[in-house]
Amino acid sequence: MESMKKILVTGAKGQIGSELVPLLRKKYGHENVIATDIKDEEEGDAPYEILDVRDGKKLAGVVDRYGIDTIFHMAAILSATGEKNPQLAWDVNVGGLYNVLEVGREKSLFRIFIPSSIAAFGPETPKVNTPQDTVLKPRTMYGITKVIGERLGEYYFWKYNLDVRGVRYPGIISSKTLPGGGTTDYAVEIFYEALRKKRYTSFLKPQTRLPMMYMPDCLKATLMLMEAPLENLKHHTDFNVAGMSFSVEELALEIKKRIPEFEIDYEPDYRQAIADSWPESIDDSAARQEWGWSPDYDLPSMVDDMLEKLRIKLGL
Ligand code: VAH
Repeated sequence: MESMKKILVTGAKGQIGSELVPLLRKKYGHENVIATDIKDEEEGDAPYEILDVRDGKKLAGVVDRYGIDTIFHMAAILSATGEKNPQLAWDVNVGGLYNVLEVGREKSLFRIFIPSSIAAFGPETPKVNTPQDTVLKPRTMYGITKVIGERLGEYYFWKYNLDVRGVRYPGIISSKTLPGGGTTDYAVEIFYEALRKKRYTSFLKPQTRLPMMYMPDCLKATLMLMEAPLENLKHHTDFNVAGMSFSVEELALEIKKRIPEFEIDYEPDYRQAIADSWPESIDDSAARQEWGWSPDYDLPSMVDDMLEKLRIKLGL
């Protein structure tokens, strides 16, 4: 197989999956992208299957039924929910990962995308301009499952010649689907609250600076990597990618410039410790050199686009 012809997306109803599926369908054909999720929400006439990635047999059956050659494995329990239920995070993130890789091996699939995250880094990792190859000692179960994903994906690449790829997503900001259970979710919630109530209470401290990316850049990076020639790649499952970095107060100020009556206050919770263990900014030179990565959005342009899209979505 020389290209993606029949694509399966897990976690298709999630924050990234819900925008990745329409993009893939536009590019590869409506009938050639099978969306799956645990939610029983029909997709009109588009191919959709209810699938819990912990069910390896069901996964293999869907792959056989549709003649899948490529998997975008987007199903995951994110950092905050993962700290509330580490065993569930392990079951879904590692159990699901293993099932996807095993199906890829057994059926010699063309290519598999398994997202990692900046959560793979920990407090011992250099915080500023975090290198591509560095210390990975995450303090969250979510981060541990991401490191396992990177390492196991690399193992399947070298041991079984399975073309597994992944990027370390920063916090993703988008307007279509609310994220669920992430530490960076504040950067999405704040826009809804600013428009609806002109105020927001942040669960992170004002100076908490994190690497972030706007959804169009997230989708661009995902497809660029998956369409890159294999011979150009020195890394496979763990590419650093950066969009922008900002603190909570910097984002709030940018919103206040556009909504002058907007006010923010701060009530840090358990997610502060998670954010404190992550980097502030990322060195993505490997992605730039190996597959031509570069982001399109910065903080001002992202804020403008988010407010414009949410005003339409919320009828404001
Ligand atoms: C989370 N949005 O907050 C995810 C992401 C880097 C953060 O992995 O858990």
